[in-house]
Amino acid sequence: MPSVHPTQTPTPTQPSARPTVPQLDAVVVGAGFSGLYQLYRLRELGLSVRVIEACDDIGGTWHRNRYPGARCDVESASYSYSFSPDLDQEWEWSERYATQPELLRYLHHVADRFGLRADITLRTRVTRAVYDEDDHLWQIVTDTGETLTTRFVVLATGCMSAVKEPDIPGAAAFEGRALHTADWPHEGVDLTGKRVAVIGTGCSGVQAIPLLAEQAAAVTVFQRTPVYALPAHNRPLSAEENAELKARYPQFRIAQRQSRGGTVFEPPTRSALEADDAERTAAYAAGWESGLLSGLLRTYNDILVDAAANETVAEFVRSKIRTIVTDPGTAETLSPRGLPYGTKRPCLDTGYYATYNKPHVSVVDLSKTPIVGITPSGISTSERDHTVDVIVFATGFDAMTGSQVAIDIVGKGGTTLQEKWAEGPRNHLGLLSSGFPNLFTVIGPLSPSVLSNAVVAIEQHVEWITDCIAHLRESDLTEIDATAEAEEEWCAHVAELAGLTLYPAVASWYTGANVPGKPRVFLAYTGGLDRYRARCDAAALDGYRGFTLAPPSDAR
Ligand code: NA7
Repeated sequence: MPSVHPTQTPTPTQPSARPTVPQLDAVVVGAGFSGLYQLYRLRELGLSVRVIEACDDIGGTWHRNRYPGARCDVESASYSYSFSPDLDQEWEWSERYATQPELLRYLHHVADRFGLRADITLRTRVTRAVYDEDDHLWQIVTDTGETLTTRFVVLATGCMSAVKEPDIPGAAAFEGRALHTADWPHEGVDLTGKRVAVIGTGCSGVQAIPLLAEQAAAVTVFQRTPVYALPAHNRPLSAEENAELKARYPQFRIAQRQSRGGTVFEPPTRSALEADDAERTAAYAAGWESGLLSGLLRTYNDILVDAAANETVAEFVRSKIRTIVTDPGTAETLSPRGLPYGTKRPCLDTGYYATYNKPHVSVVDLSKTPIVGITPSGISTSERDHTVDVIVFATGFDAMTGSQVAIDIVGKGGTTLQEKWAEGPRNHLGLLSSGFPNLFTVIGPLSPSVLSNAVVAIEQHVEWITDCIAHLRESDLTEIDATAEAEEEWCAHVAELAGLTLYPAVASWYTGANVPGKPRVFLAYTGGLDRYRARCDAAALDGYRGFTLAPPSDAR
């Protein structure tokens, strides 16, 4: 089992009652895109760092989500690290949208190329973290029985890693095979001749259903809410395209960092309501054909803020569904109604709607005939029993906060993060939650996170955190905490900006509504990565405004 490198990181021992010198400078939780880059940057500072990863290998999201059809819906060239020009030049993407195996190969290449594996401990879950207020240290406890002390903790646990368990009565009683898209068996699954049920039509379901239908004898999709899905127009990248990409990478990476959402385009300036029908239809047709996730959102500036403007694009997508799906009843079932376009994450698909034209594929409209329960032989709705061999749960995640509150984190005064976040996450700039000093989060709640290209947001966070830690060390300071006032102001600002959009009124994982009992709070910063970056940089330049910085106890 790969473990900590003895020459770079001290071997952990059982801590004494009050360790004042930490065994490690930093513990990073998670070895996906965030954790790998955080490790790279903190090691560059000369810190002793250990990454702790629950899975049996690195890769995070791209290690776990192995369902058929899993691929990124941001173009490969954009959804990749920018920190190393050499890496950009040596890596060749084979497709416009990389598949899960290719993304995982990329992350393995990065780990090997930068010698990261030596400081990563696999198959180990951080279960508890307790802050020592006197010595400014975190004590980290793992499920392998280890206890470590560290000055800094970085939660690189991902926005979509806490799998939402099926909240359907009888799920445990099913005698066939139950699979979750986010925990797909590494060896693959042969569905030849099987009757397969799919529950969930988010991005995972939309990507998986066409490929499941290629194998299975019958596919029945249990749809609670229809989605808006755009054609990906995925294709192989030619040698010429790769060469051209490499030539423009230097400028492209700068533009990405300056962009609103981590992808480069000219933001629209006109309202959809200023355009006439013909102009709008032409703009939407171009957006539809672009093969870009944000293709339709790039057309007009009020799609996410004005219900009437939004309805014009929603109706455009419904018209497309009607042209692709031959049975009018099925087309209508697949058509979102009363759901503003983009307020649930749109999907990029390859043949999703056309799959329903196949005779062995059908959709059950759960808004009309809800699931009553899962039985040993299949799924019962209010209308009838569906006997199946396999149930694929594409039911999503406890997004944004689930992976953090799953750890028993105890901050100042014995307060736990679960207690503090009982009414929703609270932090300053999405980076530090007041009362939990030295505990940073990468693309966590109340940051641009899921509303931007994740890799660009990750790099911004990791670089800010690294600079912050470097500053503390240079200044002989051992603690940074968010002030309660700054946190209050940030949470109010995030809520106020979200309130200007159509997002908060919709029950989605953006608002926590997909998890029973989870507080309804809009979980991401809607102001854009560019403005967010500027706020973070300004705070740092202004002596870490909104944060308190403290020296060690013997200097106080
Ligand atoms: P999502 O987007 O959360 O989709 C989950 C789907 O599962 C969605 O259609 C849900 O319907 C459905 N669902 C969840 N629970 C149930 C129950 N109990 N019964 C019926 N249907 C249910 O998760 P994905 O994995 O597809 O995508 C997550 C993100 O990962 C994606 O947006 C990308 O950013 C990558 P609902 O809409 O709640 O009515």
